[in-house]
Amino acid sequence: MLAKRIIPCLDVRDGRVVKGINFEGLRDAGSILEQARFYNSEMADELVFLDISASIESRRTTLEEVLKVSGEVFIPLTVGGGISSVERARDAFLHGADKVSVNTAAVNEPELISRIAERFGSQAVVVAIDVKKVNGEYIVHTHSGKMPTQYEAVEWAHRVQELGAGEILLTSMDRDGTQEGYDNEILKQISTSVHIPVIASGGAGNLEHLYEGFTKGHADAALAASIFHFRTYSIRQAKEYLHERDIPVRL
Ligand code: 0VR
Repeated sequence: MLAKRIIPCLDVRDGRVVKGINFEGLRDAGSILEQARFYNSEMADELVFLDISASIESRRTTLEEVLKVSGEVFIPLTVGGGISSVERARDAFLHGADKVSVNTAAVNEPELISRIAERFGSQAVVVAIDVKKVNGEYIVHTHSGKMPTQYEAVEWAHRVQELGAGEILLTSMDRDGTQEGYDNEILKQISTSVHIPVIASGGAGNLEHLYEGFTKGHADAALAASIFHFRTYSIRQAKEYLHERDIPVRL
């Protein structure tokens, strides 16, 4: 069985790591470079940079940070936030990204997924799906969680797979930053119905939550921000905990 991946996520804005709850109340969570160096030394399997601002200037700053980081951090980097064209994706790759994550632009123009996959390979395309439970249904949201779409989450997951996505980053907006655990209900529905890897995101609060993301949610990877940025747990502690419970991880 493929090793399960532990992925810290740097939500970045204006050159700093930030962290909120339910996508709100963003507070400073350190320097991008320092956090990236730390996670690289800590045996994280991958790193996600998510530029959550709207501004062009912030995106330029983030790419400059990615370039700095990619010069000294050698775990796969995924860059998301404002990737709205093949050119923007190419820009991210030229600055050192190994994968790009698309969300809003993919909903607005689904063929963008195929174009980036055709140009750079499906393995370089992560489609971020931000979901919120609305009247009992998991609805896909865009624009940093502000805009509901016409898509139900499982339907959209199937669609992005058909369009050539290499993996899905599934974030529960209801759980983001709450430390109440992943939303394993939607995670399982999607993980067991697509054949591409699914990364659990949103809500990890302790090591058992990571374990449940793999066992109840059937995720291929666990992304977390709060518990790692504020040093509640180390990556090594997370991996040892999972290894002791027979979850295959790279130690
Ligand atoms: P934790 O729940 O702290 O582990 O957060 C994991 C994940 O939800 C966040 O790293 C990130 O994906 C949340 N996303 C966005 C956002 C946060 C604030 C504003 C916008 C967005 O657009 O994804």
